[in-house]
Amino acid sequence: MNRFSDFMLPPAKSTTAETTDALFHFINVTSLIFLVGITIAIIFFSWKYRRRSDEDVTPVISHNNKLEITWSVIPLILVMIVFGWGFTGYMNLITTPDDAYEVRVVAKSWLWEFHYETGFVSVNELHVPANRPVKLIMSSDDVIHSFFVPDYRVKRDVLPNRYTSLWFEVTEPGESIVYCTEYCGTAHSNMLATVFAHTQEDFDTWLETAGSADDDMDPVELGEQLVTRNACDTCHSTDGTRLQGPTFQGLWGSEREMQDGEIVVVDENYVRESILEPNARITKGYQPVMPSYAGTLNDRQIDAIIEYLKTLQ
Ligand code: HEC
Ligand SMILES: [Cu+2]
Repeated sequence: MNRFSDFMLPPAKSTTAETTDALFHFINVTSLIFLVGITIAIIFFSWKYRRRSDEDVTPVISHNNKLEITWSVIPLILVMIVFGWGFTGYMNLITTPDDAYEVRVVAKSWLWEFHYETGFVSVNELHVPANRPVKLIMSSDDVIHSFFVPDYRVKRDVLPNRYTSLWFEVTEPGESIVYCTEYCGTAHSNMLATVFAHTQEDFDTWLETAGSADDDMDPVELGEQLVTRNACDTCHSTDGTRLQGPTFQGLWGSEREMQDGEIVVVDENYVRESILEPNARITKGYQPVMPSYAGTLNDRQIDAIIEYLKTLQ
C-alpha cells in the first residue's frame, strides 16, 4: 500500500493528510474493482448470449426483485461510506484547533505575502512551527487566487474583500511547495511559495531575528536581496530582458514615457511612488499589474532598493 500510495500522491506531511489519502484510495480502488468486474461481465455476456441461429428469440423478463435490490443496496452502502468518511474529513479540515498559530496571508497578482505577529512580512516564503496547528487567515488584493499545498492536502480559495481561512499541522520539519491553483492571469504559473516548517524552537529564533538581520547589511546588498525576496524579479529582469514589467537595467536616471504622454525621469521619488502606488502612473506599453508594496516595504527597504537600482547601469 505504501508504494502504491507514493506512486499516486506526493508525500503526506500533515496530520489530516492520512484520512484524505485513505478515502482517495478507497474511492479509487472500489471504482477500479467495479470497472474491471463490469467490463468482464459485459464481454462474457456478449459472448455467452450471442445470436447463434435465426430461431434465437430474446425472452421477455419484466423485472427481478432480488437482483434490483442487490444492485441498489450495495452502491447505497458504498456511497454512504464515502459520505460519512468525507464528511468527517471535511469537518476536521474546517474546524481549526484552538491553540493554532495564526499567520495572515495576502495574495496579490502574482505573489504571496505572509504577515506574522511581530509585524514582519515575508514574500513567497511561509515559516511555520511543526507539530502545532497553524491557521492561515487569507484574503486577496485583486482577483481570486487559491492556496494549495499538495503535501498537506489542503486547498482553499483566496478572495478579494473577504477572509477565508485554512489550517494544517505539519508532522515534521521540512519544506513544501505552495501553488496558486486558481487561474489568475499571465504569471499565474509563477505564483509559487515555499513553506518552511521548523521545530518550535527554530521557529521562535527565526521570528525573533527575521527582519532585524537586515539592519547591519550594506544597502546595495540589502536592495538586491529585497528584489528577490519580494518577487520583484518575477516581473523585472536585471539583464535587459522584458518580462511583465520593464527591466531594471539602465532604468535609474533614464527618461520614461507614461501612458498619458508625460515624460518622467527615474529618480528617488518616482521609484518610491512606483513601489507604493504602482498605478499612480503607468509606464507606456505595459499593463497596470504591479501590486502595491505599501505596508510591506518600509522606508529603509525602499532606500536600499533605490541604491541597488543605481548600480544596474
Ligand atoms: C506582478 C509583476 C510585478 C511585480 C511583482 C513588481 N513589478 Fe514593478 N512594475 C510592473 C509593471 C507591469 C510595471 C510597468 C507598469 C506600471 O508603471 O505600473 C512596473 C513598473 C515599475 C517601476 C517603474 C518602471 C518604469 O519603467 O517606469 C519600478 C521602479 C518598479 N516597477 C519597481 C518594482 C519593485 C522594486 C518591485 C518589488 C518590490 C516590483 N516593481 C514588483 C510589474 C511588477
Ligand atoms: Cu494566483
